[in-house]
Amino acid sequence: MRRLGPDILNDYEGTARRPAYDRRAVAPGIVHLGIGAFHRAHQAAYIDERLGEEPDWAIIGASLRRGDMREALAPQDFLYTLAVRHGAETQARIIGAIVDVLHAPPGNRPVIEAIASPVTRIVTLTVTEKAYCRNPASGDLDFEHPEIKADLGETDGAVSVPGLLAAALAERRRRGLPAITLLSCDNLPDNGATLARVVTQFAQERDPSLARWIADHVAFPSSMVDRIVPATTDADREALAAMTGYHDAWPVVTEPFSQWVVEDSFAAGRPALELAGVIMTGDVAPFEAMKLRLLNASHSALAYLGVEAGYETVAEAVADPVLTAYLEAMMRDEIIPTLSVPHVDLDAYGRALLERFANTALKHRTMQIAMDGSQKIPQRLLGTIRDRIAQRQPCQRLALAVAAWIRHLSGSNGNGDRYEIDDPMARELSGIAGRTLPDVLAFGNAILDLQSVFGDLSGNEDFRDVVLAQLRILFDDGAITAMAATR
Ligand code: CS2
Repeated sequence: MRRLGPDILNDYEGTARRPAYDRRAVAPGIVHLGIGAFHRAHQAAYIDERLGEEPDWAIIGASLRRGDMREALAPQDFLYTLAVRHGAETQARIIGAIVDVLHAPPGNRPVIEAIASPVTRIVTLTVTEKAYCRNPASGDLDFEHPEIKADLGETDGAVSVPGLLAAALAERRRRGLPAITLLSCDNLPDNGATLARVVTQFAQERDPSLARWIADHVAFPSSMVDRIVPATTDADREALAAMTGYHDAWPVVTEPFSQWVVEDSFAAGRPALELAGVIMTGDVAPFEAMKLRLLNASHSALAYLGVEAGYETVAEAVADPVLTAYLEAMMRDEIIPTLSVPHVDLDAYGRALLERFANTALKHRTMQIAMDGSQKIPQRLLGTIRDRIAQRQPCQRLALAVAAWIRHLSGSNGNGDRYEIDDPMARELSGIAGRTLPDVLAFGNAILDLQSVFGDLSGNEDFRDVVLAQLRILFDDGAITAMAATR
């Protein structure tokens, strides 16, 4: 079987859609940090739509951690297949928007060079929550983070994302290059300001004049991104090869739904993303709150409760009517009352989410969503809980979701299956479990004491009581009983 590559584009007659532009005519204008499946199913697909009209916005991707993406895509000249799946239907499209993938740890020099190139006008990021190296509760750069310490200990340290960006921006300043835009596409509230904060705090520590240069020369728009993109499996690779007639070492599988809402404040131009279906706006915050509090909160809740109940995938979990009723009630009664998004019917948005979760063609593993909880829980659940408590309104279902995360940290589920905790705080979290369990109350209290996750809520007795009550039920009676009992 032929391998996907430029020659296939010339004479391919199979079912996958080819790029509608001459790929030899495109040139890079964007550097993307964190070139995983999500970026390739989302931002790269939007850019791909624009390259016919605007060929100088192609993407140079960078993997800071792993070399496997470069290895898979380089022999294909960075072409890959995007497969959109719903039920039994699959539509495949070849994406040509990525023209290189860099991987050069530990110094990441080629990535710094790419960002400090005069042709680069935008840097986009999908590096996940933990790569911002921030204290999840306060949002400030964590100066105790080992990578931040290492980067600050060297003149040009660039292991961490804030360190790398500061080094690249210092290089742009040295070269006298014009302004640039850093566009965060991670699931964080106010992600533009969040990125600005960690990069500027890093720069301030290294060289205050760099921090001032950044304030004058770098735009940090916020953006809300949404598309469910499970990790690609070997079964996906095989099914797509059979369908398209060529071998792609790393295709991406996703759902039909896709949304990108971007704050329209760029420092050095941008592609006409609105012509590719992107919502350009002055204020992303309401969309971001809607997505984090409804989609991502439900995802985390169903991941922890789903793992606890023994469900392997999201679609399996939402096929359980008890779990779906719990999610529906949590959205309707506890989350939607805290939100206000102009021109959006939030009840319809919530219903659509459950349909998206029920897509059986996506094997989205509950364990995949369960990872990095310490970095996700604050913006997905705790902000809503704060609002509910301030309004003296009940938040039992949200509290059950938090309790389910804590239960998860015990390292085994209700069936006795054991698993590793995948989280940047794993050592501390598992240490607490080891020290306190089987004393459930001591365990719950010790986790709730973690200020870096819970912030002010650590000291809130009402919050503690409701979470500990749910935790007790989870340990005694399991996830299904706990969900059925919430009111
Ligand atoms: C998920 C997200 O893994 C997770 O934590 O909640 O990746 C989710 O699939 C996306 O945000 C959907 O847009």
